[in-house]
Amino acid sequence: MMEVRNAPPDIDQILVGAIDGERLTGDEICCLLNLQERSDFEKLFEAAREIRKKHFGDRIFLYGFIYFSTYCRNDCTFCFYRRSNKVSERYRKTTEEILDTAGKLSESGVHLLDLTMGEDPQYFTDNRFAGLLETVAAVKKDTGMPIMISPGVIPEEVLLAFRQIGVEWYACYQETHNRELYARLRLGQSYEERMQRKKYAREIGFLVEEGLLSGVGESAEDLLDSFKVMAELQADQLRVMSFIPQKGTPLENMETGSHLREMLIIAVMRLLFPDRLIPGSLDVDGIAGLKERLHAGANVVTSIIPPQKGFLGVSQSTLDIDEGTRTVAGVVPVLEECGLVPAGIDDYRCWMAETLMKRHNPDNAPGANK
Ligand code: SAM
Ligand code: MD0
Ligand code: SF4
Repeated sequence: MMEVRNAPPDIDQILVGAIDGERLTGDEICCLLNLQERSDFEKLFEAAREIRKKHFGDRIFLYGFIYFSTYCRNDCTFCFYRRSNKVSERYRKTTEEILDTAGKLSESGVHLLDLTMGEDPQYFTDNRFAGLLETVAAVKKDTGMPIMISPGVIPEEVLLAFRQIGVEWYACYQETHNRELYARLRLGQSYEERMQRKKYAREIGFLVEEGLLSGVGESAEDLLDSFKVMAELQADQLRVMSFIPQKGTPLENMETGSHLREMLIIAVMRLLFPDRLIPGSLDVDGIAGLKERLHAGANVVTSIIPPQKGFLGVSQSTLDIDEGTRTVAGVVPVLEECGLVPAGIDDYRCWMAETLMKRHNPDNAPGANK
């Protein structure tokens, strides 16, 4: 009997289809994730940039990052700030310090402030979130800026209270949607509860960010599953960051492979979720790594941190911060080299408003190709 085999997918054809708004099949997505030739990567990145241009023109959004508490009750194996790491720096910033930094960041021209913490036991014990809510409300009042919170899995009623004081975004990254891999990364944390909190956040009117780690042993099939979950969740912002091994943690000596994989994933996400926000983070390769992330189709620069203030990053806790290049002034020349410009704050507010409006029209669901 003759063996019947499907011809391997043709990459030019896949990319033309994606640009035309056709939905990619699982085989096509895996084919893109497994590309090996530099010339093929370039074709993929070019298609991703074309799709970005169609939806966002040459405008890029910029996010300020405020890691206000590095205490954490969790023990994620990939994270420098896991509770059992003796070598990580711990601090909890005061309201004044947070307000000062929030003010500096907004004056510098960012479009959003991302307020991030470890799951700091001080807030979680006896549900003492009231003080934090006041601080965040003060940031909102002082700066008038769009705000994202990245507090981990907080109780539903606290999340609702953040929404009620006008916080627009909830960021919470699953890292992977392979449950076995999740269990090795987020030790002792419920997969379901973490996913459920994002669904709840969306229901109460938050914009939601989901995120992946790359270089932690995930397969192309795992990524395919993640894209499905991200589409079901209808996440508004989707990120991937290469895993950076951290001193003093169980994965300190893990071989992680090239960060090029992150660029491939960024580009594939751009094809699958053409009108969503996809960050290129300065928290992985610093300012030197920004160009390649923009080149792959990212449209948000995240982890902008003011120098000399004693605030840290997450996976690159100090890289480029006190040098002052992890700033709007450091980012703009890189945008220019790529033929891009910072968006206006009104562009950002419009994007948020339109995205929330589209939710009521299923034809416009995120990931629905147009
Ligand atoms: N504690 C909250 C949480 O975990 O949801 C908020 C912190 S959030 C900014 C931490 C995120 O940074 C993780 O979800 C992970 O995606 C990323 N991250 C942490 N350590 C990392 C590392 N070593 N390499 C790359 N990304 C890392
Ligand atoms: C970043 N270091 O943007 C930040 C952080 C949390 N919402 C974001 C991982 O890369
Ligand atoms: Fe804590 Fe977040 Fe780090 Fe996990 S990733 S240890 S929850 S700060």
